[in-house]
Amino acid sequence: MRIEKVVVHRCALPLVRPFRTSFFTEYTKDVLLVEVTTDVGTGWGECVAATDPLYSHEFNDAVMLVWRDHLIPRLMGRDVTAEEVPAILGPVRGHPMARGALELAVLDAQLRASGQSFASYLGSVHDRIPCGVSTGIPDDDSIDTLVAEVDGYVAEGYRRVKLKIQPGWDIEPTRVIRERYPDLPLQVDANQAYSRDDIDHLCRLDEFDLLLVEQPIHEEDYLGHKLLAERMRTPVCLDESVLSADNAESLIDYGACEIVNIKAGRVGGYLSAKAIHDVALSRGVPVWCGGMVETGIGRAANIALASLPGFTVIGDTSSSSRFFHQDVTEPLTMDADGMMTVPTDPGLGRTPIPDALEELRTDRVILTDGRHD
Ligand code: SMG
Ligand code: MG
Repeated sequence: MRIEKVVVHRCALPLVRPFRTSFFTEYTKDVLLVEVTTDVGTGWGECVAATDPLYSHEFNDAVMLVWRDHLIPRLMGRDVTAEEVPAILGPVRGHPMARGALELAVLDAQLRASGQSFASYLGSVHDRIPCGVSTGIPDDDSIDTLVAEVDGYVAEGYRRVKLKIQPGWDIEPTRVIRERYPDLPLQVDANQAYSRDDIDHLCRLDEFDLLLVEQPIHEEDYLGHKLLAERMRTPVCLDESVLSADNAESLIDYGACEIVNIKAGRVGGYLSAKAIHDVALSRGVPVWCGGMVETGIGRAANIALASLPGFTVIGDTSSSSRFFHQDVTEPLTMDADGMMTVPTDPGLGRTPIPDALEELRTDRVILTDGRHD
């Protein structure tokens, strides 16, 4: 297929409640949706970078530049298959979120043209997947607020709850939720807020029978995670540290990682995500699908990924309504039994609703000729 035009739709989606993690509080989702026109039709991708470089070094304004000056010129006017995109973009170092979004849009175009769903293309083995939800640190630092939020998610049917933790907000909130819900599948995510010096403290979480502790220590501290994994009964899961299939294999074999959170955006796209899944499966290491507060475009792709056989741990695969009053696509919705149906229409099975896109859009840039309108 020949790549003819790339249009970026920057959108702002107000969140239903602020989403606070150990590194940031997000009030509005600022997202770059990318629309690629080819000679066989259009495809959509979503970039999981944010306004500021806080979860990772990537951020939206930098993504726009690297797309415009380095990545899109390599694709423009070329006859490509989606599978060739990683190698074509490969010489550009870093910028996995920027690369992954373009790959997704090209994949969507290719699959829509051939009539195949994204899930079937990736190797899906489930029609429906169980849903988990990520709970932020309450804006008012109140355990009552946390309890009310978790009560709401449990009542909606979520099958697993994740709590965000940081120093000063860890043992007590986890204890309260565990005592209230003794059988709830529960896990915690620190987004790198601790260090090797906190290993004794982190081991106190062992008493709560958690599914896993996610990225407790800095992303480059592999030894710290290995030392923690040797001491802690709760499995250590890595998120930010995992960047590619080779690096996932190294982290697993080194002993720094017992469970892998796979986020396609963080690892350069869904083809890389699938390769990480395959490596983990070959090692008997469970994986789960992470989330980056995606709109329906990225979320539809995540749900498809989460239906692969190695995804044996419940992911951050909540309904559109967890974060948004209004999504840009038809919403992805969890059923009352805590399951979500994997989209089966060709490609991602979701495209932006024109009126919603119009309403939520803050900028539209034709990146192949630099025009804003
Ligand atoms: O999409 O459900 C979601 C969010 C899940 O907690 C979530 N993601 O580190 O795993 C993580 C965080 C990163 C969010 S940064 C916007
Ligand atoms: Mg995480």
